[in-house]
Amino acid sequence: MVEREKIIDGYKKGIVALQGLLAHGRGEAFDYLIGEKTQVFAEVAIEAAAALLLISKKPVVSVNGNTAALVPEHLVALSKELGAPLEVNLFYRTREREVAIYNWLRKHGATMILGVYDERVELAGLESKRRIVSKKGIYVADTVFVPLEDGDRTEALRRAGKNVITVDLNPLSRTARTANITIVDNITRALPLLVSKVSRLRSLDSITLRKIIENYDNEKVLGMALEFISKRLEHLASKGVTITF
Ligand code: PTJ
Repeated sequence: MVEREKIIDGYKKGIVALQGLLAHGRGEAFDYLIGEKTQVFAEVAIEAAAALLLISKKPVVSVNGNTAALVPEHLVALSKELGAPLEVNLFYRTREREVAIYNWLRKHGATMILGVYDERVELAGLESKRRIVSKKGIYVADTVFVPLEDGDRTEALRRAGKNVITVDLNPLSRTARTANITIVDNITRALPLLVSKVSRLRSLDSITLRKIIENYDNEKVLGMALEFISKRLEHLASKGVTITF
């Protein structure tokens, strides 16, 4: 099933929020600008993300409607590879969607799912419903993997002293600019690559993993993504497409 159909199917199943359809459209536009391929700036970020997840003591994989609809099997694979829980954490939270996503993840083999039936607490400094997090999950996590995230919560997670890894096709978004590591790529390509990277880096010692993280520069990586996009626009313009700003 192609991505758009997965999102629409997810909406019909009560997994994706109506606003998730808009978010997907925004993502498609940026995906076109990065050539619909995993570029080197994403590969570098994926390696750093794998290293950070491996040295973290309590990593958590946050799941929203769009990621659940697009890549359920890879979310489950990442959770198993890391021995880390999935946590259902929704921006447009309703009990029906939480339960639908929980059942959907179970159907795809998930065994550790927080945020639906366990105890929840509030994360300080947040207005949205995403402030409600699992007491055993995001609340105590040292690193949170939050693909397709909104800027407010990324900032709140950083303020709470957590490492934030995101996947966002828009290198200009507040989330992209606030996270410690931003993978500018489509979640459908990035997640399987991240799972296999975690599996390959697992044999490295913690000193080597820390070196990978120390050498990583998120600002530089976002700059590479923006440069790629502007070159692509120049290329398109040179082929006769008129672009006005
Ligand atoms: O399921 P919920 O209630 O938690 O809501 C989820 C959405 C995604 C609707 C909500 O978090 C939201 O509105 O997010 P934003 O603020 O639209 O941000 C989503 C970001 O993800 C945007 O910058 C999009 O460009 C980007 N994006 C969309 N689709 C993809 C993507 N990035 C990577 N891969 C995609 N497939």
